Amino acid sequence: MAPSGPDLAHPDLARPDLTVRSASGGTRAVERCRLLTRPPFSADPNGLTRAYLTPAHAEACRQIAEWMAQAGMEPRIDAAGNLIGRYSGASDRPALLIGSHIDSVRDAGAFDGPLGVMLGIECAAALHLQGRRLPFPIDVIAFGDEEGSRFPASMLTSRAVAGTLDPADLAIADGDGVTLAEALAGFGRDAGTFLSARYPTGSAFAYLEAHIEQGPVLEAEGLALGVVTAIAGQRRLAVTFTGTPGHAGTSAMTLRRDALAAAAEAVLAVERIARAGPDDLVATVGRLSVAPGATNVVPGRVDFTIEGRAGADMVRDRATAEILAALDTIGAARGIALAVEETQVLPASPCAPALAERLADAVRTATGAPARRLVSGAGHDAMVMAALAPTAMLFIRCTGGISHNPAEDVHAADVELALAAMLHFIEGLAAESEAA
Ligand code: HGY
Ligand code: MN
Ligand code: MN
Repeated sequence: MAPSGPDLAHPDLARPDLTVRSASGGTRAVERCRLLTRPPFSADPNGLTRAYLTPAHAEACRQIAEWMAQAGMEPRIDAAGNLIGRYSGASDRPALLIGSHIDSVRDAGAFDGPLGVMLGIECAAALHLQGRRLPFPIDVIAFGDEEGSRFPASMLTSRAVAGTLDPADLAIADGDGVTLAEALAGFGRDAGTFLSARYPTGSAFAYLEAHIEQGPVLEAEGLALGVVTAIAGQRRLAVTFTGTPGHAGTSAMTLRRDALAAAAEAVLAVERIARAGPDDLVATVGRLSVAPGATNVVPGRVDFTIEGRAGADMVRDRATAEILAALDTIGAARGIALAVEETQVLPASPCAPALAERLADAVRTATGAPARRLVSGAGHDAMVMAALAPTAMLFIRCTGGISHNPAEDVHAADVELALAAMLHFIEGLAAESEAA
């Protein structure tokens, strides 16, 4: 990709007009999310994979920036590779931030992340259509990295905006050995200025994120929208078992130091410990690699990840301690070396009660139904942005609760209700600001 990164000033006019001409904002938001699942906005011609600082990410920034400009916003790419569209206000008071992420997991669904960005743009578009300027600016932020699908760290770019990153956090490389600094250079950004993406303290008065629930509760209860009360905390571990590779035909079973057998026992221990805890405690082994990986060789080394989550940090930490003890016991019993590195700790993050109450009112006004409150088991940029400003999260029903899966889907009618609720929420904040 051109070293200049996404050129937002000179949109690629040769590209077919990708503006989706939907009558209403919610439907247009859904159609735009679907549009962004295909090349050049995905690295995969057969599905959606869009990792941070890749050509697909740059193309998505270009396209979304065009949609932002059509909504009366001024788009820019910050030092961390986030796309930020400002809908300026009648004054330069602290801004309302509306955001979510535009990176994806591998073979992802269309709505996890982008729907929150598209809805933020639709809020600005609705105000723009009325020629309205609020007492405060609105910044819609399309975070470049939330999933951590490229580098061994997630929510890198919301942490940059929130100012919670250390320079040491930037010394990372992806699975191909490309460093963050090299990837940023390819995106037209300098790793040396990455931390300047930080919003100054007090520059934002609230952060709102709309996101699919990624779970079954709203659909099971026949509700279109929900209000998030808290986001579960996470801890992520990188684990290595090192045994002795050996000939599969001549290594006696009693003498083996089989790293994969140890890892298999560990995976079941993780499941057992999580199942024994409270309902909101979950733990997952999501990635595992075996070396040397030959049919006729006893595995000598296994690397795998463990991540644990719970609504309360104490529950998460107790389960993590039990898992670590189990790993030690398994390694000692099998004579296999164990190495564990903690790669991520994200504290549980409560949403701001006053904003949640305001959002619940907006949901009731928009839907005429009760505002269901729920804890989010999935992580979101909102849990990081809470360090910068009070946060509110709006959940949107998703079909079958399916997510991180191409089958991820929403009802356009629910997204219309989400847009209406967000506009009610914003109008309430504006009225309060004007009255102050
Ligand atoms: O992993 C998560 O909870 C989020 O989808 N990044
Ligand atoms: Mn996700
Ligand atoms: Mn997400």
